[in-house]
Amino acid sequence: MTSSNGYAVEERDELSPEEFMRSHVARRRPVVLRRALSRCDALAHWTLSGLREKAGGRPVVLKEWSATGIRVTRSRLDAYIDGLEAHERLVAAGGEAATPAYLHDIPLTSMLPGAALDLAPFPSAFFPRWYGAHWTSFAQMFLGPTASLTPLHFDCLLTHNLFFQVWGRKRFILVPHEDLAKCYPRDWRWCGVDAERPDFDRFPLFRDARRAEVVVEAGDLLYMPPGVLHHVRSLDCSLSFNVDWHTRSSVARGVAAVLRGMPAKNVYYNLLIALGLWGGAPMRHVLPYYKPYLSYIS
Ligand SMILES: O=C(O)CCC(=O)C(=O)O
Repeated sequence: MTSSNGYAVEERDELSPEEFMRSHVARRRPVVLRRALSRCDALAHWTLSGLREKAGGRPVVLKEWSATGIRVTRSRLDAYIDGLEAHERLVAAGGEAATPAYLHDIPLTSMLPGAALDLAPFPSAFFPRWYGAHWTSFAQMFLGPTASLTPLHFDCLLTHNLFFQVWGRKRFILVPHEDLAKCYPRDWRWCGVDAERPDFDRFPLFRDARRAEVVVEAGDLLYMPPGVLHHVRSLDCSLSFNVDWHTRSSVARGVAAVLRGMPAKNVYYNLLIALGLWGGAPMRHVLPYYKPYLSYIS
């Protein structure tokens, strides 16, 4: 892990859910927990051939970023995996080819309805009690080739983010939310500056943005507090998923963010979670209305 201007990601080999809540969630400090998933069957079962076998026929949404925005295409998981394998073989043999699109941010349980079983030893106490055994319903999957990129942004509902790296490596560049203005924000959550190769002539304020860099590997867990900006580069062909979730205080800030430009649709989804966390509405009543958010491209 590297850091600049005093911003850093703490690195731990062990962390209880209680300490996680007290030292990181409550104090909004990022942390990487190495090998947190090592006892989960997901690591052995969710290989490319395992995914093909379990979910090959399922439809997938693929994304590519360009200067004009996000381009979305659709495919089937088995066809996408075939393309990924061919691409990785070519690159390993020293060939050159355009990087395939990124299977990015689709509901994990739409691919793997039995995901909870393969993740079972991971304690649900890492989430507020309201989420209970349903935390996997909030998980979003990312499968992509070496060099896939998600440019600098923050999570659209201002949620906490637990990011699970299943296999392959990814390099994260994190910037605290307080330094957002130095990242040239646009469209609510995206940024103009390229955090990997910043052009300081065009984006001079970014020089003073605090940054931390961390590489996650198979089985690692990365916690990003609400609003933390992240730029994510896959160093290998890689499978990950994240869970965006709220506490009572983060959802209150998420609703109040209407005053600083959060889109109305996002505020609606935050209000739904607030009904659960503040109003005591049971998960089974909230989830059906929240589900469309998990396939929402913004
Ligand atoms: O893994 C990626 O490429 C992006 C992850 C991300 O942006 C997130 O977890 O919010």
